[in-house]
Amino acid sequence: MLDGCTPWPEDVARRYREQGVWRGDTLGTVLRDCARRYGDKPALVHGDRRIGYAELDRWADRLAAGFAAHGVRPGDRVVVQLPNVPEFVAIAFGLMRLGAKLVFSLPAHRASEITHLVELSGAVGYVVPETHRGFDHRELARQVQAATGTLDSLFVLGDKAEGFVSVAELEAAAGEAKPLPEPDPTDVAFFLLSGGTTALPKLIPRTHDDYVHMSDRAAQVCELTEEDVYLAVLPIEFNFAFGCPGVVGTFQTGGTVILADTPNPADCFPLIERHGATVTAMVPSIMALWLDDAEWTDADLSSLRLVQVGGARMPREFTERIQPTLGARLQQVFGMAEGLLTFSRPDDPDDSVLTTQGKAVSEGDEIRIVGEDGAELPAGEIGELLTRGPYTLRGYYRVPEYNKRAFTEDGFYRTGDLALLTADGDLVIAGRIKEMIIRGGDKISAGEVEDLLLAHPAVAAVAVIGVPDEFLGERICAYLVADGAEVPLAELKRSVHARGVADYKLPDAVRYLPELPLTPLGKVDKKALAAHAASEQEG
Ligand code: OOB
Repeated sequence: MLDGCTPWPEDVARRYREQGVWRGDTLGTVLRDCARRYGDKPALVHGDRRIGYAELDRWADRLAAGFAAHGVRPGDRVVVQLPNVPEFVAIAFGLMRLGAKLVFSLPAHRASEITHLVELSGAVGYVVPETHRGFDHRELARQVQAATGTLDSLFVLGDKAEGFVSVAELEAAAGEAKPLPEPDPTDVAFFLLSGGTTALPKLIPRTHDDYVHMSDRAAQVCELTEEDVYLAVLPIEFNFAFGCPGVVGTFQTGGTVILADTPNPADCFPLIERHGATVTAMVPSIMALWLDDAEWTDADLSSLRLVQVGGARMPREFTERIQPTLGARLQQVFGMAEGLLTFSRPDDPDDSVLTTQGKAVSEGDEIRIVGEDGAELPAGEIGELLTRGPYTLRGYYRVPEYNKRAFTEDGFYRTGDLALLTADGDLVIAGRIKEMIIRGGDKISAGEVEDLLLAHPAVAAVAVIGVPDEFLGERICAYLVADGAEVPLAELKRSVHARGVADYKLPDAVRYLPELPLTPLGKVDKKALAAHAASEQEG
């Protein structure tokens, strides 16, 4: 495995191989097999473009050879920052075929994040669009190249520009290259970014073996077949949309991926109707937009059979609206770029689909819920979620000191999430350890207070954070989006109190916002809220 990564212990790796959990396939061979099996069947659709499996396979080969001809070697790191376009998929598979390691960044990332990613990964290449949503990525690329020491090549999707190799030039250079050796399936295919609670992301090495297994299991749990049409709503460099089952899992079952430019219902509903999309995946904040529009749209959404929602907490009031409004089965998803994925199953009882995040997708996944002393807790009790398994990392890239804290001695990853297991073995996420508010010694889960506030009819959206307080240590500050008139703090307190909870959980302060700040992936940005609260305190 690439230097700076932590491999699975040899005996564990051998067991996964013997059990067939790790198949010894690379993502490149997965695409090759698909090309053989599905030929001209469309793998990808974007606007009026349709790219068949065999065509995508040849395209990835040309790009692999083109990158090699332009000096990218096996083991090199390349930062890729592209929107949901077919080139993204072809470039990703091309780089993986070459054995280069992609670093997936998001189109919304700017100089601070990209500089950090280049420095941490030692990337030699950076792939950008010319412009995206009015932002000039070439300028960003030049800036990052000047600020860092390793970026030998900048690649641009679009016209040739000074200092850049265009994707067309890459393809043209392909003819000169020699055949490439097959990468090692146990080695890193790409790096995902940690969502993390620290300021800048850490790099998560994902191997071919681990990712092929995870996306294959995700596709099986979703019962995907060749008939399925997966609508990629989220940016496809997000693990959820890339492999849970996302692009890779849909490919593995011979379905078709439709690439959406934005997650907005105005863009996505016509795509569902036009292509008969059957499956899609999104975070709760986007689902909220879809639910509002689905109530009055003329678009025919009847082809949808499964909607995956995950990435952030959802109260029952919210999950209950999904199936009746969209006419599709809800699948709750708990996932993380680090690995572990849990899904509710299509045939689970309604009550469990509405209130739990289901079970792990692989039989090799191990889950432990532990108390503060590290001892395992019985079903029903909330503790920290620890996990290890065939697709959960054993260490972040190049941060040995951090890794000592993030993993137990026997290789379990400390997720930082608070969760419980029901008597049936379903996982229920209760919040994040870091989002525990300690108010005068009482421990309060931000998520619980959010659910209590959301039950008030005048509250459309809510995020609760702890803010520093001289006497209490922290106090509870609720950021609300009003549904109609703004309700004063005293009434909110009465409403929470009336639900029969301890008084120390009542919000201490309330701030109304026109909307909650979101991260590029659509999760509530609590760091931005904390900064807002801090600036208010200073002011
Ligand atoms: C997904 O991945 P990340 O890496 O962006 O974020 C992971 C974190 C988890 O540790 C947890 O704190 C939170 O996001 N989370 C959830 C959740 N799913 C993820 N919190 C509550 N309920 C859920 N259902 O977000 C991700 C990756 C793959 C698939 C789906 C989501």
